[in-house]
Parts: sequence; structure tokens; C-alpha cells
Amino acid sequence: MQVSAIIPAFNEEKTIAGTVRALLSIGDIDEIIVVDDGSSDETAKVARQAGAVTFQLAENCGKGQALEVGSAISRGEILLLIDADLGDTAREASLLLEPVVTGNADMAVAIFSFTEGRGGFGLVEGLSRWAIGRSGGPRPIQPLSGQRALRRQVWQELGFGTGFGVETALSMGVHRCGYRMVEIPTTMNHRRTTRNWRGIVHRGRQFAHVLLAVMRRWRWLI
Ligand SMILES: Nc1nc2c(ncn2[C@@H]2O[C@H](COP(=O)(O)OP(=O)(O)OP(=O)(O)O)[C@@H](O)[C@H]2O)c(=O)[nH]1
Ligand SMILES: [Mg+2]
Repeated sequence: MQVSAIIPAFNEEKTIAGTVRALLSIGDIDEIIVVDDGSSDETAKVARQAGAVTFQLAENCGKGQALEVGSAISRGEILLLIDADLGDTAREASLLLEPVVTGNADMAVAIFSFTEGRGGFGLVEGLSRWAIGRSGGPRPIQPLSGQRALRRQVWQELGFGTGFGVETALSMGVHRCGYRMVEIPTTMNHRRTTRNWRGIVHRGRQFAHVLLAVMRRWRWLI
């Protein structure tokens, strides 16, 4: 089965090359598409030089929309969604592919093994976990994890969600529609947003996007 990796990237010139190279080192990926979401830095150029196919959006549209574009131009029957800031740890994406390729799961989600403390206050994560649980499935350990392998059919049926709401929307839909989801422990890691003012703004946006995704699916909560 063909696998397409899709990386949404916004101003990730420092990390994108490492992430692309790590995915290239996994033999099973047929194409690596970086969707540059209106970055003001050299993300697209660096990604191309590292060996990815790139698609540049003229302006910043948000993570969910960038993934939509990436999936639309991709060919694989299996989609591998990977954040741009994983660097070398993206190698472990192979662990996510296995259960989906073998047909044991419709979507596999990576659990990061964090060594440091929390980046935020757990509000966004708590909202997402609660909504996914209410939609019919077990509450995920890391509901916001963007590292996922899934069948294209699942994405086409469910893959929408504004900006950072995309993961919550996907997991809610997966449970609601009776697809099988597994969480896979990994040693993947990423650049963590800390509790400075930028982090608080980032969390605020995430919260708004997740809340919007949940509210749009309110029928699934009752
Ligand atoms: N398309 C798009 N991608 C974005 C945007 N902002 C961030 N991203 C990408 O989405 C992925 C996740 O973003 P991060 O900023 O790492 O957010 P996060 O890992 O969910 O958040 P923290 O755990 O708080 O660090 C990365 O690949 C980013 O480049 C955006 O506005 N548009
Ligand atoms: Mg990140």
C-alpha cells in the first residue's frame, strides 16, 4: 500500500530538514509532502532541499486546512500526518504505519514520552480528551498528538477541523463512526511551547480551535 507523509509547516526552517530526512530514512514512505502554510521564513526551500515535495500556500490558513491541501495532492492509500518540529525523532513514525498497513487499526496515534514537565495547564488537552470520550471511545492519553497514520478513507470521511482542532475532530469522528484507533507509545519528541507569553497565546488559539471543533459536533456529545 502506498504511504503519503504530509507535514503542515509554519515557520519551521530550523526543524523541517531534520523531520524530512528522518522520514526519508524510513523505507516505507512513497512521498513526503510539506505544506508550507504561508511561512515568512525559508521553510519551503529548506524542505525541498531536504528531499520533500513542497506546496506553498500564499497566506497562513491553519493546520487543518494545510492538511486538507496536502491530502488533496497526495496519492497514498495511507496518510501519515507528522508535525514539522519532530526532527530526527520522526523516524519512529514507522511504528504508526505498522498497525494501519496490516489492517489492525484504522488510525494509529503516537504518544510522546515527555521527560520535562507540562508545557501548559492541561485545559486544551482536557477539553479534547473529554469530547473524544463523549463521542464513544476510550479517553486518549494524548488527544492532541498530531502524529497519526490513517487510511485515506477515514480522512476523507472525517478529516476536517479548523486549525488546531483537526486532531480532536478526527478522533471524535473515528469513535463515532466505529473505526478502530490505537495509541502507540514512542520516544518521539518536539519543540515544546513553554509558559511564556507566546506559549499562552498559542494555547489560547489551540483552545479556541478545539472548542470550535467540539461545538460543531455537539450532537455527538449527548
Ligand atoms: N499549517 C499550519 N501549521 C501550523 C501552524 N502553526 C503551527 N503549525 C504546524 O503545526 C504543527 C504543530 O504546531 P506546534 O506549534 O508544534 O504545536 P503543538 O505541538 O500542537 O503545541 P505544543 O505542544 O504546545 O508545542 C507544526 O508542524 C507546526 O509547524 C499554522 O498556523 N498553520
Ligand atoms: Mg509541536
